[in-house]
Amino acid sequence: MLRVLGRTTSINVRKVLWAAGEMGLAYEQEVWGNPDRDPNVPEFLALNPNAQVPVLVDDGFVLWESNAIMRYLAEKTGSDLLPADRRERALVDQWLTWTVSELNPSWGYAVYALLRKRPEYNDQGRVQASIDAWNAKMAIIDAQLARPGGFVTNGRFSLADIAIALATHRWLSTPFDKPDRPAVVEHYAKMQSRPAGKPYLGATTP
Ligand SMILES: N[C@@H](CCC(=O)N[C@@H](CS)C(=O)NCC(=O)O)C(=O)O
Repeated sequence: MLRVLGRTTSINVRKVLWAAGEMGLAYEQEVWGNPDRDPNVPEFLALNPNAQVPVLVDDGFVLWESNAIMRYLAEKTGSDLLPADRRERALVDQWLTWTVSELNPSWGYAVYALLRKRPEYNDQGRVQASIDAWNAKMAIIDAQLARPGGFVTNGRFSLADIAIALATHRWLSTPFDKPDRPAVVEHYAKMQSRPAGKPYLGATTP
């Protein structure tokens, strides 16, 4: 039986749980991650020295990094959420990589200040700079989703849609005035209508 270590409230754990659901995979979930269960203990650090969730354990094989885990599960099941065609697959990879390297860094300060409400994140100039950078990335997503097909890439649902929808969820959940992004909102509603995705697009703690 697959083991998924991580709390469901985590955006990165949600990626894995949603993907596993789409693939019809059975798994056992162990709740790790603050505030539920501190991963800074030897037992967990032996699996992931970053003390972060999610971690996947598959018959003794240990894997961390949410996007790598999603890809592994798609490979394991032969799921077309990671397309077989080389170019289609490269485009899914492109968007998954972009979320980590370009999108996620933009939201950091704003999320700590406005969603997690950490008092030390009180530099209003930095909050606004983070919001501006984040909105600029969401404009890129909006333009992509406005293209024919209505999915992140290849005109059909893939792992990239899971990552982007969860990023949209975070954007919508963080309280600040947002510009209209109609294609983002339409895509989000479409993702909420997927039985495997719906449970992960509701209330979350960061
Ligand atoms: N790049 C990693 C990031 C993992 C990450 O940031 N996990 C957060 C939760 S979203 C975490 O473990 N935080 C510490 C905790 O929950 O105790 C991935 O995509 O898996």
